[in-house]
Amino acid sequence: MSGRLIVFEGIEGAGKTTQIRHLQAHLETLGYPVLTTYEPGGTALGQQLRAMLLHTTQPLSDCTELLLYAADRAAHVDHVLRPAVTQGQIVLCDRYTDSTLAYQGYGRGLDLATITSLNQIATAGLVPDLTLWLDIPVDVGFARLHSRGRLDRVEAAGRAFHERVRRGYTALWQADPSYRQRLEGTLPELDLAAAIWQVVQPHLPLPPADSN
Ligand code: T5A
Repeated sequence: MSGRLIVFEGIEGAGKTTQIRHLQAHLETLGYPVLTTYEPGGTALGQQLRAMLLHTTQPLSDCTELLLYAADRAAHVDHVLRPAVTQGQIVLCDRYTDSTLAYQGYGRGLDLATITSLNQIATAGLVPDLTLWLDIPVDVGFARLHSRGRLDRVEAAGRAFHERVRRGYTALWQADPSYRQRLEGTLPELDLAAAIWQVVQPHLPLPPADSN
């Protein structure tokens, strides 16, 4: 069975982690081999990069931030994503290349063509089979995060930044909807899980023969 790379994207608090858990459980019930992972931090090296990116108290320029995300992705692709897809796993990845375009490109204002080139270097051509963009208003995301009571460095960047990021996701989806799917992230959790399943199902290989 050939694997799949399914990516979840969206602003902070969009519900990616929650929906990845629902989809993982459903896929495993059907007998699919599933790997869940995330960026930044999906490798041992990536964990160190994640700590720097999200929690450093040192000055971090936009360019340094961009390159650290790219380094995290290169390691993730080499050691986790490509091997898992090659082995036939359904990989559910929390954030990937569109995050860098949305956050560092539209959010920070770095050059989109440069980021696209860097994404190509970091991924060596591993593109998602499907990218699910869970779209929520920034106010909703902030309310969810505040009720959770924790803001990291990027979350603390402010409302205007996150509005630009959301506009970035909109622009990316409008520019190439062939593998990107927008989902209404404000739906109740289980309704959204059902909507995601409707989108994902046609992209899956046949379930393993010995599954129920
Ligand atoms: N970043 C990352 C970049 O800037 N560039 C890059 O290239 C990459 C890869 C990662 C940060 O790094 C940045 C983006 C991020 O700022 P992170 O800690 O991994 O940081 O943060 P997120 O990926 O944003 O994870 P979050 O946990 O903040 O958001 P999720 O996973 O989208 O949301 P989730 O599922 O944890 O839910 C948040 C809350 O909402 C509730 C949940 O119970 C939870 O309390 N919720 C719902 N409530 C109502 N209705 C629903 N449908 C709900 N779904 C979830």
